[in-house]
Amino acid sequence: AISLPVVVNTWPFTNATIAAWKVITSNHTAVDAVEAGCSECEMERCDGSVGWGSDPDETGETTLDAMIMNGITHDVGAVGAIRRVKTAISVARAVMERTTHTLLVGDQATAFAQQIGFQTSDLHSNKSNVVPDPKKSCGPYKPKPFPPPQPAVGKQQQLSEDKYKQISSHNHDTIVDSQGNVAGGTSTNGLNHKIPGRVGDSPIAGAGSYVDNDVGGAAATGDGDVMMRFLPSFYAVTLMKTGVSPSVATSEAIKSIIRFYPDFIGAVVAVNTQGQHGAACHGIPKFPYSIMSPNYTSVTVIEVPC
Ligand code: SD4
Repeated sequence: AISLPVVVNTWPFTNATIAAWKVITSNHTAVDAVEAGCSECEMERCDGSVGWGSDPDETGETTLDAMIMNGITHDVGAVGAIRRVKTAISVARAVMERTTHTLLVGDQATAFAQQIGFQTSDLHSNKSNVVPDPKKSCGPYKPKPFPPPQPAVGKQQQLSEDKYKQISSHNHDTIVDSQGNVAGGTSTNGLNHKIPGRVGDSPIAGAGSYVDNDVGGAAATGDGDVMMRFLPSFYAVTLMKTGVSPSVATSEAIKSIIRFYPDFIGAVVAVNTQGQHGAACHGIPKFPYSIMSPNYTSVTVIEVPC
């Protein structure tokens, strides 16, 4: 049975899902709902992986990545490594609706936000001020010899326990809404102790999220440095366009990554315009996502095994 609208959101960030649901069921657009859901996570700093004060770069500064996509127009707006602005998803929406551009980055994204009236503030917290233990972080970065040594044929990535912790402890918030019209979005503070300037998959259309109004939408979470090499959200939506179910489409998107990166950690969630949904994951025991639709009496967390 067709059950629209539907809100699907990575991880058990149920308040964000409810926030998006309230908006989509009160005569607002899917884009409004995505913004509301991501904003909720930015404010409550879901799991420390969204919003200010967590997962700083090596210098201790938290920067934010976000994007929003409108399935009706195919417009996208995004910010990468925006500094000193807490409401990254709203700035991403302003990039989409108030410029002809798609992605603004760093200090210049901040300047754009200020110009149109966004407040700036310090994104440090007691948590982000803690100086990283070099043994437990990827930094400090030391320049690599150039040209880099050639990898052995068939190289396998060695995933240290620390690297696992780094990735698995950072989630982000991603939402796909569907009311016949589809919108998607992401908001995250990215990878902990990243090299300053690092931008993840989240603000990249087709990587962090992707929607097609005739098909549905998808969103990804996990090791963005790897994911953005595969555009898993675009791939999942493209597969769904050929009639593949959301579960199979997301599973194929994950498979395309682990073929090259067997130790990859991440997940993709997808929903089609019939309201069917599914997810696939790798590198963690299971992946929870939350959903609201007329088929569920309240926000529901679904766990898929990886
Ligand atoms: C990133 N994909 O910046 C994001 C963060 C994330 O689970 O989703 N972590 O790589």
